[in-house]
Formats: sequence, C-alpha cells, structure tokens
Amino acid sequence: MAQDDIALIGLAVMGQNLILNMNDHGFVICAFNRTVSKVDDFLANEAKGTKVVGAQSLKEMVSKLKKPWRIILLVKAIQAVDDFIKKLVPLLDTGDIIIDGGNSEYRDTTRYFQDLKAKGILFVGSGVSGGEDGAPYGPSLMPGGNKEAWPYIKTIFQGIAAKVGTGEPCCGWVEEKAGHFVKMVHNGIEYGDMRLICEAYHLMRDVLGMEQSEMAQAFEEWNKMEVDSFLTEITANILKFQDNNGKYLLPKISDRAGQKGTGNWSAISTLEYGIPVALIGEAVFARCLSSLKDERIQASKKLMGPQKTQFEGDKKSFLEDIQKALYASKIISYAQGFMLLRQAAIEFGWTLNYGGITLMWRGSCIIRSVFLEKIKDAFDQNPELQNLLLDNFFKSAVENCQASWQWVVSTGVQAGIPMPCFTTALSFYNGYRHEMLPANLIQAKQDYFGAHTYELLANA
Ligand code: NBP
Repeated sequence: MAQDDIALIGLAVMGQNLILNMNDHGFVICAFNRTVSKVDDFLANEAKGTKVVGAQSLKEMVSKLKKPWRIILLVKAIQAVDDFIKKLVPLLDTGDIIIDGGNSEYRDTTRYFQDLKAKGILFVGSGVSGGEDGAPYGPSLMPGGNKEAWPYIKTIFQGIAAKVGTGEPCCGWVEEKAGHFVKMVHNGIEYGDMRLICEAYHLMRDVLGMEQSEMAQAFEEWNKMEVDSFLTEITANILKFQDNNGKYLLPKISDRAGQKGTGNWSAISTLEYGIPVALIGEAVFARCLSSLKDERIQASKKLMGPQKTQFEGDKKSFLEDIQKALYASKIISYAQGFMLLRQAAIEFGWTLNYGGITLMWRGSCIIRSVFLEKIKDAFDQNPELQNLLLDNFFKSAVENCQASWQWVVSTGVQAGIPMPCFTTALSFYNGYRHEMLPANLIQAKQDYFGAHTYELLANA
C-alpha cells in the first residue's frame, strides 16, 4: 500500500542526511539513487533501524508514495536534475510535486518551473544551506516555485528546518522561482564573509606579527562582539588546530582557493542587473588570484612592495580597529546583497520578504550570525527600506567604525597588504554617501568623442 510521505533521490552526503532528519521528524521516506546499489547500502548502514524504505526503480519509488507525490532531488546541479526530471515526468500526474534541493542556477529553476507547469506538475526550487551538519539536525531551507505545492510540503519543510529564537523555523515560502536566487545571494555573501575574515587574519599576521595562538584568541574574543558568527567561531578553532606533530595546521595548508557555482553566479548577476555588489565580486577575484600560485611565486621574486617594517603603533588598539573594519565591511556586504535581491525583485516582479529571508539565514546557514537579527529588525520595521545603510542602527554602526576602518585600510595599503574587500567596502560607502560623483566627466567625454549627448543637472 502507498504510504510513504515523500521520496528523495540522491544518496550523497546531503540526501542521506536530509532523509535521516525527515525520519527523525516522523516522516516515512522512500530513498532512490542513480547508482541503485547505494540504496541497499544506505538501508543496511546509515538508515538501519529507521522507517526509511528504498526503491530499485523510479516506478517502484512513486508506487510507494501517498498522493500528491512529493519527490525531492538532491543531486548534482544541471545534468543530473535535467535527467531525473525527464525520467519522472512520464510517471507523474497533475498536481504531483518535484522539489529540486540542489544548488541549481535560478534560470534553470525558472525553466523547470515553466516546463512542468505546462504539464500540470508543481515544481519547487529550494535553496538548502547548512551543509553536512545542517542537513541531519536542521538546515536552512529557501523554497520558491509553484505556490500550490507549499501546503503539501510546508509541514515537512518547516518541521525539519533549523529553529531560532522561540522556535521559528529557518524556512518560509520565498517567492515564485526566487528560492535559488536567494540561495545564490546567500552563497555570494558567504564568499564575502570568508574573504573579509581572511583579510583581518592577513593584517594580524603580517602587520601586527601576531602568533597563531594570539590570533585564535582575538577571533574568540570577537565572537562575543558584533562580528559574532559561525565563520568567526570556526576561524578561532581552525587557528588553534594542531596536527599530530603538535604543529599548527593552517600555515601548512596551500594558499590556493577555488571558486565555482553560486559565488560566481552572484558576481555575474551583479553585472547583469547593474548593481554595484563589488564586495562579492572582489571575493571571487581574490580566489582567482590565489589560484595563480605558480605565477605568484615568480612575481614574488621580481615585484617589490613597501619595505617591511615593525608595526610601531598600539597593537591592541589596532586590533580593535581591524575588528571594526571587519564589522563595517560586513555591513556593506549585506547591504549590497540585499540591493541585488531588491533589483531581482524589480526585474522579475517578485515580492520578497527581506525580514523573512534574513530569518531563514539565522540558523544553520554558513553565514549565520547574531548580526542577522539586526537586519531582520531593520526590514521588519521598514519593509520598504531602500538600503540597509539607511537604517538608523546600521547608519550609526558604520559611522562608529569609520575612523578605524579608514585607518586599517590606509595602514594595510602602506604595508602592501592586499585587502580587496575591506577597500571596496570603504569605496562603496564613500561613493554611496556622495551626492555628486565625478561621473559628469564620463558623460562629457562620451559626448565629446561619440556625440552621445549628456543629461544636465536639474538645477543647472
Ligand atoms: P553531489 O553534488 O556530490 O551529487 C551526488 C549525487 O548526484 C549522487 O546521488 C549521484 O548519483 C548524483 N548524480 C551525479 Br554526480 N550525476 C548524475 C547524473 N548525471 N544523473 C543522475 N544522478 C547523478 O551531492 P551532495 O554534496 O550531497 O549535494 C547534493 C546537492 O546539494 C548538490 O546540488 C549540491 O550543490 C547541493 N548542496 C550541497 C551542500 C554540501 O554541503 N555538500 C550544501 C548545500 C547544497 P550516483 O551516486 O549514482 O553517482
């Protein structure tokens, strides 16, 4: 008899853990995977003793489900999702639901949504964040798509999602097709947060000459302050970590970071929609530069920077300045991320609940932090808020950090430290707060060489 609540396809780390989470919340799940032998392995090992069942084919899988059929895909984006949707369509009826929980590109989500809507099948594209640890204990879920599906998946999704505050789930209906866009911006912000922390670490290490244990202690302290976040917390743990030989591991790890998928897509979208989300762009470029290791080794032997000198100021006070530069830059990064969401909402006619989105990022996500609560407050107080920097709390926070931020950037520049994200954040702030920018000269030049004409100021 068909009695399973939901099926999940994709038995890699995310799929397995999400199944176990749903099982723990009392749902009966049917598991399936392209390589079918992994179904039996999973049932015999990780899922042993649970109510999870398996299927040897898609046909068998759907035959075990209650109507409407609910099927989650947690497989590699693009090809695997395309392939499974093609195979599922002939088996499904009007009103059945396919949910793509992988990191699909939002344009693919729109394509699936439209194709499946024409066939009467309800499609949901859901961002899932929290990784390997979040999936079993409570991920952050950002579902968007065909809203008719929401009543059928809401209990499961909100039941298994991470909870914050007085038990509010980090999951709410995002908007038609916006789930993967929101996840993409989340991942872009994550790129920015990671890079900002790297710049703080670089300044501590190479300007202040701090020992690894001192840096770990600083990040531990910071984790009780405004920059308290999961990423700050793990930075302290990583700095403290020693290998089997009792040596710190971090200095032995290669300084080459990859970049792919959602971080890049965020940066591309900012150009596409003409929104100056430069911090995410710089975070992606910083990874690109890091990956040119062989070239950098050659260049380091030829290109000279400033003479290395001992830091002569007050070390403790400069450390506080770095913390403030990090905080202010982080505010700019989130302000830019929400600018991108706002522009996408205009482009696609979405009504986005920015406070609700912030709540979804509060628990389990890689970017989870206390600071997100303040962002939620800002959007709850004024859902029409044009820019986070115009909220009174964030306006004063940035103003309070401004002198330290300028000092850190100028000191770092003089010491030859690359700080693309601290610097671009400060430039954005300075640009955004200027009524008159020098772009009048751009207009004039364009007219001079190309007869483009120009627009005069209203009071000219
Ligand atoms: P992977 O992204 O490594 O994907 C593995 C799964 O995709 C397996 O079930 C594999 O089947 C299936 N698959 C592949 Br690969 N190519 C296929 C194809 N052409 N046709 C059908 N199935 C195919 O797994 P994951 O790390 O668990 O992530 C799942 C999704 O969740 C991804 O989109 C990922 O970006 C996203 N995500 C991951 C994390 C994370 O922390 N890992 C966090 C948030 C979101 P097989 O067993 O037969 O090879």
